[in-house]
Amino acid sequence: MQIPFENPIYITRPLLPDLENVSGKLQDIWESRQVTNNGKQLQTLSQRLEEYLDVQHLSLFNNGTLALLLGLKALDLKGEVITTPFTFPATVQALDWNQLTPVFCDIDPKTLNIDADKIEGLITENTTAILAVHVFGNPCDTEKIQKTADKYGLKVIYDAAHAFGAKIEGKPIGSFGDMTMFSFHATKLFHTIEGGALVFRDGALGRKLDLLKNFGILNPEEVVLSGLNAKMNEIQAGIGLEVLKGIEEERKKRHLLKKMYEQHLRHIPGIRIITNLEYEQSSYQYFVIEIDEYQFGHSRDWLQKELEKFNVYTRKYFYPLCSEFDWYANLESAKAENLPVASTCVRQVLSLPYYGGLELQSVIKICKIFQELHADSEKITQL
Ligand code: T4K
Repeated sequence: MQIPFENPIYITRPLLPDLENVSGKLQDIWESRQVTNNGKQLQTLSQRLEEYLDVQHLSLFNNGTLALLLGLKALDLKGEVITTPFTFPATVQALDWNQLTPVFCDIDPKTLNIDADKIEGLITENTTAILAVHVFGNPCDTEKIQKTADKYGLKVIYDAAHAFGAKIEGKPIGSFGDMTMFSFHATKLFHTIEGGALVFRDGALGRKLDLLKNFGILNPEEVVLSGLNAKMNEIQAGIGLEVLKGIEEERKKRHLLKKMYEQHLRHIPGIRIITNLEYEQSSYQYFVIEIDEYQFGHSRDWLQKELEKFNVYTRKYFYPLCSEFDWYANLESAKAENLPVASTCVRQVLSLPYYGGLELQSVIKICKIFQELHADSEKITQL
């Protein structure tokens, strides 16, 4: 019988660079006296990330939500945007703040991404774009999505908040669609504490994005559009440069943890591992499973509560579905009967603790707890 962990095991812990290096970085910034507004750290990070992500045009923001919100604004979209209900609230809130109406499309039961086969049926004369999410870092069916978009002249935007560094058959994840957003929040593999970026196909958008994230100020005497303050500051960028140095090591550790989870969970009935798609390069952002209540013997919610008794804190990303938000109650596409797959998956998905600092032994112990909880359910069935 497993005993609880002495200290809480969270779903993630930020990758923190060496404090001495951070102090050195802060010293540089202090000496420069340029602490925000397009300083040296920001320019260097921008360049490094273009190289790392293998993209041509990248713009940094103070968080992923504002990056997406202003990215949609820069594309000058109107009307309806087809999107997924199975995502973090930020995805659809970026639409709301642009007065765009989300049209919810059901998801693919295997990847939990938008079901590319169901998009076409939702297109109306008001549709202007598809906003898809690479959920948990697993790439969408970019080929099919692009084909549909091209047929109807729609823009394609990807929320790649979870997909930093992922590749599809060798192609960088940021190279698909018209625009891709990355989140650099502390809970992400690569982070700047808070932060985000947009990468985009049309280089001309760069100028517009620069204006949008800086109050629309063209020069000290001209304000040419209604923008916001969404700039990344020098401390965020400087820390990002230090975090970037540790990314490959972190990926290796997460790879081992992933293998360990897979090895020990694979044979437990009722558990399906979502983070199991074989790509050239995974983002290693989350380790996610789906629990079939009948085969496993217990529901996802029961399991989550039991794990807490062992000091293990999982997350029900993404619960509830965005289509269930009160303010979408009048949308036809938000009705549960139109989203059968998403409505089922949202009750089954659980993100498990996953970060480089997690001990392999802790993963083995978590898996043993799973085995014991499943075995208990079998005993109950036999009684
Ligand atoms: N699109 C998608 C698909 C997204 O998932 C997100 C964000 C966005 C867009 C928006 O991007 P940003 O605007 O955030 O850049 C977290 C993150 O705040 C959020 O960035 C992320 N997705 C989401 C999936 O997760 P919470 O509310 O679950 O975070 P929180 O504070 O409960 O943290 C989770 C665990 O991580 C804690 O239990 C402990 C650990 N933790 C967290 C922080 C912040 C630490 O150990 N240290 C820390 O500093 O949202």
